[in-house]
Amino acid sequence: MKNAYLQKVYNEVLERDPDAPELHQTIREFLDSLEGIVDKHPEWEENGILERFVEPDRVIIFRVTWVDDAGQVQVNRGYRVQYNSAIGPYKGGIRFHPSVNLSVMKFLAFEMILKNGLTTLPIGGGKGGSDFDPHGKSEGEIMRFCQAFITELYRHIGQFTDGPAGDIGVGSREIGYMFGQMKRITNQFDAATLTGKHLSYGGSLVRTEATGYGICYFTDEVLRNICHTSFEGKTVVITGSGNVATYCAEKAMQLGGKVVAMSDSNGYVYDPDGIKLDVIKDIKQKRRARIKVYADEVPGAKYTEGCRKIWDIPCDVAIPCATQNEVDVEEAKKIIAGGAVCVTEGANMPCTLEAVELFQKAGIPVSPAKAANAGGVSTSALEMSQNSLRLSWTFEEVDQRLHNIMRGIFKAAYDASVEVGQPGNLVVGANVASFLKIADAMLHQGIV
Ligand code: NDP
Ligand code: 2IT
Repeated sequence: MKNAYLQKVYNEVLERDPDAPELHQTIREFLDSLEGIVDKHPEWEENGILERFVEPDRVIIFRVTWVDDAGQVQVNRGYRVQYNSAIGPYKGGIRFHPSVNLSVMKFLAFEMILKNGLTTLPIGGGKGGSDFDPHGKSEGEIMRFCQAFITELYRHIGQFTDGPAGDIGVGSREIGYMFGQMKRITNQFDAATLTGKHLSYGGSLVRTEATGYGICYFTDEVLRNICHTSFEGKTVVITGSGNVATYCAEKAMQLGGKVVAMSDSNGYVYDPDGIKLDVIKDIKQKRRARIKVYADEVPGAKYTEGCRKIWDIPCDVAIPCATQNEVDVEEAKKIIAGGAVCVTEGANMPCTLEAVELFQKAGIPVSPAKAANAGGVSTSALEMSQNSLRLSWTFEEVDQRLHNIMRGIFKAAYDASVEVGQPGNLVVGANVASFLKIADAMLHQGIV
């Protein structure tokens, strides 16, 4: 890093958390984005703004004890990282996946601060989860785990403190079990604390679709304003087949794109005629089965074991929607060779720093996750608004608000990229636009 203050802050992060590669990656990208403006803001160093910004307010780590179907006692580790509340209560999802550790939790929570800063809604940054693996667990085991998890976490959250939602391995089923247990413990119907609830007890229309739809609304802005084209007739490859990937595929198709491949953690399916989304939904949502089944049931489709080769398939629009660092230099080279016109990060930090650099050198616009996938958390905040108002808006009303928010985020990131002299660099633009707002809020609130 050229700037001494940025380098000092980064060195402090490396010293304090030496074994946190994902955290280093997100903070590195963020600090690099400030190179062009940090000199214009001496008040940041005077007030220790960056030193405070990179260190979480608090981290909660707890034991989760539950009993499996065989009567065996099982122990997992639970986390909640409450990173920054300058512009609102901590807000961010809960992830259940065996790869969850403190570095992953911190990187996800850090991303949430800047993502939430872009939404224009009053939400700070946090994230939680557990190394619990939901694969192969029975319905009863999932329920008992969720109850055990929230029995510890409930005392640390609340609509004015911290509001969890879903992420990998956590959807409306798990949120429901957590909500029920929290209500039992507190004797309060505190609807606005957990978002992603089922519609029957305070969930918002469009929340299920919101992250994926928002990704396409954002990509549509990039295609129109930067690439001077549209989704119409574009070949799209999407990784994952969970909540984000499924509704991203749905909206991409509605906008005229042709989605030819999707994946899960075992492998991918290629359907040259275009993926049949009703089949994917049936396999992944209803049957909770593997994506491999798609190729058994749809003539002409082909299944390949292993995820990474999916990028051998040429596409115009590449949207990784599974997990962090799934696209590294190898995959990036294939995406470029396949003729992609733009890359959108659907998952959180799916591209390595080196992959993003390659795309940018090739002149391919990259939409960073914190901007492109902010539709999910935005709609979570709209769910909180409806809960506070004790009413619910129609699908059209929420979708319209979501669309406007995504357009606004594109404009904010694009305008900031122009202001720092890197027009079209949405990675830098998103970081700058969000941080200017959060730093301002921190300055107004004094040294705390
Ligand atoms: P889901 O659990 O619904 O789906 C995850 C999908 O990704 C599944 O198809 C899963 O495969 C696959 N996957 C998970 N881990 C890996 C891995 N290590 N390698 C390959 N494939 C993997 O999660 P979401 O769709 O909710 O989340 C996907 C991404 O989007 C995450 O990065 C999440 O943080 C991000 N995100 C989610 C939001 C939300 O509202 N849910 C909002 C914004 C971002 P399998 O079925 O085999 O497990
Ligand atoms: O990464 C994310 O933005 C989420 N998991 C959604 C968070 C939320 O509070 O809706």
